[in-house]
Amino acid sequence: GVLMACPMSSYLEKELDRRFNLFKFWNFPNRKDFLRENSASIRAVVGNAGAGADAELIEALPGLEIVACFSVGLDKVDLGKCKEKGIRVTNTPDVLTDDVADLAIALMLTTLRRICECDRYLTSGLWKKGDFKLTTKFSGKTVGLIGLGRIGMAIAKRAEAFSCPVCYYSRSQKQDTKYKYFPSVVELASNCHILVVACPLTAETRHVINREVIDALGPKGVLINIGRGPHVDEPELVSALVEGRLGGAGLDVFENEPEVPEQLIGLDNVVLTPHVGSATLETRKAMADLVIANLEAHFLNKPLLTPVV
Ligand code: 8YV
Repeated sequence: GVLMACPMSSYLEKELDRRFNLFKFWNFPNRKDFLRENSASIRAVVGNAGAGADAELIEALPGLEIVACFSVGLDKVDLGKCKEKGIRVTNTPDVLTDDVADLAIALMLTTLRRICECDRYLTSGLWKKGDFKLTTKFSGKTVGLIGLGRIGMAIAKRAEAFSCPVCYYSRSQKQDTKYKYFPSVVELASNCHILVVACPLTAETRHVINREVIDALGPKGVLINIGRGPHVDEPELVSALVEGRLGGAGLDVFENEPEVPEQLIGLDNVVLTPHVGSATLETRKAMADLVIANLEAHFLNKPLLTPVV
């Protein structure tokens, strides 16, 4: 049996149902009863950015062999526990890189050029009363990346096309890049105009965006988050935006999704999207196909396509 942790893709549901004995966790309000009856037969869990396999679920599934994630991020999987128990883990890297990088650039452009506010200005009839206020140029602004993995590199490449100098922070300096390295997030924030979170969420990167970093970015700085909500100390971000200590923000992820702090809604210097970094028809199908291919490879004793553990 395969256990899907939460709804994520109707196409994936259909394809899994065709191949395996599929259990949809959300259809069982009493999880304890469900696990008591079915835990022995479940060999795989399919998770995503919202729900995966924490220590409690792993302990409850004695026959678990693999956790296949419909996401590149693995923060909802207890990787340590999986390693310890010999449970394999896969994710969906590469197939979503372009979409997430595209959205990061879109958030930079929409935040600096106030495109959403422009749209509201026109559609509410205000154009007839006068021209829209002047905004901020994007081309040429320094882009600072937290994380220079697949997604960070794809954002850097796109930023270069806009003549933006690119700099980055990561745990260690990369040898194979010419982008300027800063050994701390505060130094990166002090030296860029647009700061982008593009790293995995781990214990070390939780709240990398804190008061000190926000102050270093400053009243002209813009924060872009296409990583995870908990990368940001959200109450600190909200007060900085409300008080004008930070120039603006483009946010695709939030600490307590789908809850979004009320104070962010209605701020003109903020653009908010509902965790849609990978949400295109093309990419979601490629992600689903990769989840299926990993599960099939596992059950046929073949090498996994995108193993993490
Ligand atoms: C998805 C994501 O939003 O890949 C990730 O890490 O956050 C996303 O692609 C999610 O897993 C879709 O269900």
